[in-house]
Amino acid sequence: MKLSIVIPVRNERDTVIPLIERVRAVDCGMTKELIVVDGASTDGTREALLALPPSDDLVLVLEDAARGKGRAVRTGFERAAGDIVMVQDADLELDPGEIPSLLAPIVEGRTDVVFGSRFRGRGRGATPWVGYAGNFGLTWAANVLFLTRLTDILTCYKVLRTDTARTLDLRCNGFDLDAEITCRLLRDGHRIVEVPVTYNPRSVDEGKKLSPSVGWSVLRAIVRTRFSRRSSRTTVSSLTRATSAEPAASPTSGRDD
Ligand SMILES: Nc1nc2c(ncn2[C@@H]2O[C@H](COP(=O)(O)OP(=O)(O)OP(=O)(O)O)[C@@H](O)[C@H]2O)c(=O)[nH]1
Ligand SMILES: [Mg+2]
Repeated sequence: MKLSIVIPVRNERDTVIPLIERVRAVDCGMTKELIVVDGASTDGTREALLALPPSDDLVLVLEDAARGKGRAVRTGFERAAGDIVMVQDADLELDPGEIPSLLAPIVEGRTDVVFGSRFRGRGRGATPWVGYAGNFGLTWAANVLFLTRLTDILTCYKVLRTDTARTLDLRCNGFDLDAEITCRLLRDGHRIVEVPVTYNPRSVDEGKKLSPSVGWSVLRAIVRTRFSRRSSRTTVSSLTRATSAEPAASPTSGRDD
């Protein structure tokens, strides 16, 4: 089996190379490929990535504009050659050492989808109140609308079979993609297994790009997915359409439909 690890990155000069080293050091019992999608970084991140020695385990995708984390993740899903695909932010808020425990339920055949929950069984921890309350409220909304009991729909740690990812017909470009992935999985009847993970949140001063205003686009994505009909179009077709002449989209809420 092979694991594709999608790493969206924009202006993460201090953390992206250590993060790549830590991901490479993880023994997850299968071959890994790292798909790093750089959103036109201007702080030296891109130069640092280009200075890495060429390697079979590394795919570099260089975007010509910051199109949003969601757009970068969708590009990574599209490029994935592994049987399983996951997202790993480039900022070291989550520990790549926990990847094997995230993979276990899929490898053991118990599910197709695992989320690393920052809050299951752990409460708020070091997460600031605003972020915790926002995530709690948005997760609650998804739970009510989809009759489930998740604890962290916005976690970056989403691990799923690549063929499942390709059925989701994802459109969001910003941080709302996290909600869209979750809700489309729930809508399509997939069982999401949550595994607790350790979270070391960083502040805006330390480079965090997500802001409270993102909450509205996330809520819109939840409601829209709940009341939309299943589309027969595939992710591949929507991505192909988007790639042809896409203008730089809003990093927080742009969509391709
Ligand atoms: N390619 C690309 N990556 C981005 C863009 N915006 C953010 N990212 C990356 O997406 C990842 C997540 O961004 P953060 O600002 O840490 O937000 P977050 O970790 O999702 O926020 P929390 O869920 O609250 O932890 C980081 O690795 C960013 O560098 C973008 O426009 N393009
Ligand atoms: Mg982060």
